[in-house]
Amino acid sequence: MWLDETLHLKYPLIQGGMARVATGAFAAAVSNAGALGLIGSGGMTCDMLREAIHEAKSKTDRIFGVNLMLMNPEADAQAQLVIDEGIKVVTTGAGNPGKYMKAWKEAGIIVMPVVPSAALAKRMERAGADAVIAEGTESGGHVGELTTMALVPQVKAVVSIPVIAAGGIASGKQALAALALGADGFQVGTMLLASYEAPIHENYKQAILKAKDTGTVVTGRIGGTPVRIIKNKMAKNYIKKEKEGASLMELEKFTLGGLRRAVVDGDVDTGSLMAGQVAGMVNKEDSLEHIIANLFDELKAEQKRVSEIKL
Ligand code: TUI
Repeated sequence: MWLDETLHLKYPLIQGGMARVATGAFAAAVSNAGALGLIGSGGMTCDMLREAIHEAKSKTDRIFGVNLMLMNPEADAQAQLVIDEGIKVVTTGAGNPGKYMKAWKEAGIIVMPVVPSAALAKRMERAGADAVIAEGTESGGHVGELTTMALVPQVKAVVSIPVIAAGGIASGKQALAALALGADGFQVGTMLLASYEAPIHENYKQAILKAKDTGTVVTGRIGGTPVRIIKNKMAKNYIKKEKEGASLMELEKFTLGGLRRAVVDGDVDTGSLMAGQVAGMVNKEDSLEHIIANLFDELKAEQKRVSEIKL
């Protein structure tokens, strides 16, 4: 497929840019397992991102990338940092990276913005993106409105660059469905949280392993920052306050530092446990290498099963 052929990967798979989870060591481990590892800049200062890049370089000889979270107050400096550090692949999230595209392309960087709509996908193609990542609302963290099922074919219809499918993928069946929708590669996040290598608190990991299909909810839809997290006390209070018309300032009291409380402190009551809807099917801890290899074994078996269906 386009993704593995262009980046010389064993698998056509990108790791989601999970803020506070996707450290330099984690990105390197994903790349070492044969996919494209990404350092997630969400929650990082420019200095932290530089250190994470150096750590990844020290831990893998394979290609890895950086996911720039565009709501980060240091996004402008980080956009320059990836050029200075010779990063080869950049994905972006939570905004429009248009103003950085020219400099990135001049530096020879492969750029893949995450898009929640066909309109933004078209704009990104015109701005010079090499591919777009069409991410459905099944995903964890900051999400758009459309499902992967509705989004991927509609993006595919309006661009001629490759389209990577994201959101709702954690099995061979779902990867095959993404291929049927027109995807040229996959991005996954939640299923990688169940790896031994994921640097998250044990309580967060257990919450993912125990979650059911209806175990996640989107907070912040009204305020304009929709974030999918595992249902907990914080999520329930947030949504109650949001419905009562609480101000953004008041709501921020719940979320500020929430991701750090989840990932570092393992506070499953007041932490922001970002996870996608597939958390319900992630039931077993395993190595990154097994999780990723197993996904593609399943995909091949499912492709065979579906090809034998008589229509
Ligand atoms: O970015 C993500 N997922 C994230 S970022 C993150 S860190 C965070 N923490 C607290 C609050 C908010 C974020 C956690 N998860 N996914 C990619 C993504 N990008 N999803 C949706 C979008 C998006 C939304 C609007 C991309 C572009 C966009 O454009 C708006 C515009 O300006 O046109």
